[in-house]
Amino acid sequence: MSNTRTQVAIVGAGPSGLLLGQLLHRAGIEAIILERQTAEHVLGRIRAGILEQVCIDLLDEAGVGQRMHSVGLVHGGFEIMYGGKRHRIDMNRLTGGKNVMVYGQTELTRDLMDAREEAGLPGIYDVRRVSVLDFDTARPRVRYEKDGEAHEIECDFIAGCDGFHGVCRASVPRKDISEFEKVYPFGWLGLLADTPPVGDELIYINSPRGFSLCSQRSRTRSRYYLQVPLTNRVEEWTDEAFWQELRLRLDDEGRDKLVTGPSLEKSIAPLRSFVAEPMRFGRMFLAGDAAHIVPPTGAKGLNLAATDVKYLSGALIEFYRDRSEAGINAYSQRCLRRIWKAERFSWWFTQLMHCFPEDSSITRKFQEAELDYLLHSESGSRTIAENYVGLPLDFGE
Ligand code: RFL
Ligand code: PHB
Repeated sequence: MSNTRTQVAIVGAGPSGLLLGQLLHRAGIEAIILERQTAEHVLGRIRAGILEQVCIDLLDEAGVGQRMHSVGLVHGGFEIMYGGKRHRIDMNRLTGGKNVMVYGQTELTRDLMDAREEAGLPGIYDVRRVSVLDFDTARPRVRYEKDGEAHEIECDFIAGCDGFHGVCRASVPRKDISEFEKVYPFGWLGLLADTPPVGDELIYINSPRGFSLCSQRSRTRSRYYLQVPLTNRVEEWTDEAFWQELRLRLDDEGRDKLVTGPSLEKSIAPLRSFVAEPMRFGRMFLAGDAAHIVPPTGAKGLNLAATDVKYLSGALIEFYRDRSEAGINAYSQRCLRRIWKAERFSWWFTQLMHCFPEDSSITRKFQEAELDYLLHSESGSRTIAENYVGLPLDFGE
């Protein structure tokens, strides 16, 4: 077995792990990043597409914001459609000038990977049998196998950035962790295509045939989603069937403008609300999807991961620079306060926009009345806008 020492061992090279590694590197703190998949596999996953201002600022702070600012699209509003009619949420006006950025998770991940390569600190990919040990002591360790050889890293801290199915949260004794979960009775079928988006802005559609979302990655690349039953398999959906169903959920203007084409990627994601409490276990921290999952309706998953990393990097920098444990001790509580508000918004927006299999006709009427109220009330629309652009970091302080 080969042995190495580092300050922070990071498990997982998704956006959370890579961003944490980059922020620590800029503060002169050593980290090793371990990833179960290959780099190509990580870059092949099509996930989030919307960044909040807090996330944009953090990427700038990490020194990786250049490409995002040059090719990302700034959006000051989005549309909500129900009863066949569209209503615009003017986020910019309703929030006093805030916007979001359309920039895909794949691009952001690539920027972070490139920055690590440039610093001569590439992550260790394609590792097997990762285990986290002794995190309740001052000398935690991480073991893994690479190309059939066993390795051990001795470190000061472990950052569990290994997503929902990772090993870090699963290694915590059950008595020390509480989990809260809701699984939704449908999934999102996503399709990526090199076709111009159907609208300038995103369109969230409440249709009696099920929810649909028209999103985008650039002016020439669209991302669309359809609510589908959990029993559907992606192989059952031809591109033609997808486009046909999307047309049925759109309005006349959308049907006219929709440009179809071959899919670059198609996948089904289940929808879940999940939070693990706390997010610190001695010298191991959880960040991002390892600790919480939101249904994608509010576009919050990646943005929440970024704020966890902001708090965690700040706490670790404070520890090494000032010998202070204040940030570390406050980490879990600070994150969870923000997480629960984003969880609530994502759950609420999901139940407002989707068809639930058990819905009675009266529930559908309540949904329509709520939308009618929110979209014609200044304060109702502002509530949606201020949650969508992301609450300020010091909200409620
Ligand atoms: P990630 O991106 O899941 O990265 C975790 C990484 O850890 C690796 N890993 C391990 N590595 C070493 N050892 C182990 N034992 C390991 N176990 C796992 C994994 O291979 C992976 O590379 O979590 P992170 O970094 O916290 O980032 C969070 C975001 O990825 C996530 O919140 C969003 O993508 C959520 N999400 C979406 N969010 C949105 O805002 N909008 C979306 O449209 C959207 N679509 C999605 C999504 C998440 C999905 N998942 C997780 C299934 C679509 C999907 C399919
Ligand atoms: C996406 O572009 O993938 C996307 C955008 C907004 C969402 C969810 C997904 O709410």
